[in-house]
Amino acid sequence: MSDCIFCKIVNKEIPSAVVYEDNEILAFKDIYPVAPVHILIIPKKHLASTNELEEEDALLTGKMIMVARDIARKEGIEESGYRILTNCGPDSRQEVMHLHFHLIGGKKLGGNIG
Ligand code: D5M
Repeated sequence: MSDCIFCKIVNKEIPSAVVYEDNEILAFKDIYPVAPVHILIIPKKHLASTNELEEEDALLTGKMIMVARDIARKEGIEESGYRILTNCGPDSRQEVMHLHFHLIGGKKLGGNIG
């Protein structure tokens, strides 16, 4: 998707602070962090949101969660805890229409996620 900001990050057309990369997943620091650890985990292929997931993407999304867990471990927040969340659609306030999982932690998070 030529006009997708996260596809541009995947293609290194715009810079990002990459913390993990393999052939199908990229993880980088969120530009507007809400906590000491705030990292976005994305598939390299363009999927707008969870609404576009197909059966064949089950392994990919499972790997994305494990990448998030591994980053949490590297960041030293495995025991203190963290949140993995994804926004989908207008009511969730999804801003970037390229599937991404937020990994958030490093502080006591707010109790209200709705
Ligand atoms: O969250 C989209 C997130 O994407 C939001 O937390 C800011 C982040 N963002 C937007 N542009 C960039 C760049 N260029 N680098 C890093 N992070 C970025 P959403 O779930 O869609 O509301």
